[in-house]
Amino acid sequence: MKTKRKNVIAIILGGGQGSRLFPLTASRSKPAVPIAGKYRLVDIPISNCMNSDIYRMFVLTQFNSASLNAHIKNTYNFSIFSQSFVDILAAEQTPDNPTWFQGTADAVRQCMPHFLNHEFDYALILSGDQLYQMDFNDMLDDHIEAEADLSIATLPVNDKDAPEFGILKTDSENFIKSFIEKPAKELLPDWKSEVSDDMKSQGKEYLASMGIYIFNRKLLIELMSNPDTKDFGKEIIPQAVENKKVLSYQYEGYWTDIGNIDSFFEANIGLTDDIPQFNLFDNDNKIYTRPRLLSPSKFHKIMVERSLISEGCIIHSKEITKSVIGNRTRIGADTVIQHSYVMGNDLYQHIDDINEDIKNNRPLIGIGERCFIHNAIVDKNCRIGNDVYIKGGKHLADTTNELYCIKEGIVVIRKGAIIPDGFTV
Ligand code: ADQ
Ligand code: ADP
Repeated sequence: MKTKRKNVIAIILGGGQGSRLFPLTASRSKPAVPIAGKYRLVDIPISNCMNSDIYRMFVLTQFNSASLNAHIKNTYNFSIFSQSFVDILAAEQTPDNPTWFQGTADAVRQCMPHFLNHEFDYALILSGDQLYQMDFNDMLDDHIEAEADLSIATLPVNDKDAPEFGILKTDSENFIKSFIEKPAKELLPDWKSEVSDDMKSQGKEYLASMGIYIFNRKLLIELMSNPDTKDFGKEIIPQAVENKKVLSYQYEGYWTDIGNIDSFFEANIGLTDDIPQFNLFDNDNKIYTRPRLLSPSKFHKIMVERSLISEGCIIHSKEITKSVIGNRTRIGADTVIQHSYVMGNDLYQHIDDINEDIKNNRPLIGIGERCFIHNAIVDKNCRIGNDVYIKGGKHLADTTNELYCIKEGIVVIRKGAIIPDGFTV
């Protein structure tokens, strides 16, 4: 049994404007984006905290959506006898309002009064758009033992990925001596580190910040008192490295950023691998989410290969291969779904609504008959008619319209889109 972490608060950075995940963030905040069929993005950092016995969490978001509130309220309602909570702290509603969060550090600064209402010795700052399972206790233990002021979780990366991250160098005791945010490719040769033979053989010779930080309370207050610093990666961390004890906590497990459509899609499809790198089937590291109390999924004659099918689905289709199918998905006969993420629906249609839709020639909620869907994300509550052909791939140029967007060959059918019979992408 691990000791309870009563002296830690977690601050989850729920996202800026969410433009990299557009159109999934067109009408919801980033933490509420559905992942893996039945979860929301915010469930990942919250579950990591709970699995590490950290039960006091704040989620910072630029805008507060009904679905985020409903999800948090209905999922993480702890016993009144505990000190546990998940609080959503949202910035003001409009981008031109001066109090709109200007960056990650600015978001934390604006919420400091809320944090300081609570007793804590350490603030654990997390990104809201990463997929990983980490026990933060190990990082906290190292932080405390090394008497660090600030610790940063780090991970070896290759030269292709290095320009996407904060890159750092350490001394022999793992204290960080220099840090550069997203270095240009030409600068990389100066930033190589000593890494394990295993990492070296994979070409991962640069130590990247995972954007996971532990601050001592005193240092957080000190650094947040300067209103000119807006961002952790660009300002706070490079400055702290110069005159504070900043420890690198090196991690070598699975971790991936899911901040854009491409990486979000790959992370979801990756869950269908024979042995996925992210393990949803783990007794000790559960991923928590809202229980919907849905019925088991019902399948008619169908071939399913390496796919995740969530609860409450009604599936007649011919084939589902390497796909993730979300709650309450309805798929018609003879449809083929390959390498796709179908998010599912919020509600079932009543028989009267179905008859009304049929009378008006309107596709029903779900996916119709004889469709072919490949390399696509179908957002929630879409109505896809019969004989619809959607084949994503690198042959398609990026585009955005009212029904769908294409990003890096992935076709994203927008939430609630009505796709008529015979439509082709
Ligand atoms: P990035 O991920 O590029 O780099 P950033 O865009 O600042 O940094 O986002 C960090 C997290 O904060 C993300 O989860 C994002 O959604 C969220 N966020 C951004 N702006 C926000 C705002 N205004 N309010 C609330 N949340 C916000 C960072 C570090 C790098 C490090 C990578 C690792 O700066 O050094 O290598 O993370 O992914
Ligand atoms: P998401 O962010 O996942 O796309 P929403 O913001 O649309 O979701 O909200 C989802 C929640 O709203 C669901 O829990 C569902 O119960 C409820 N909901 C969505 N559509 C309807 C509707 N037409 N009538 C009643 N409740 C709805």
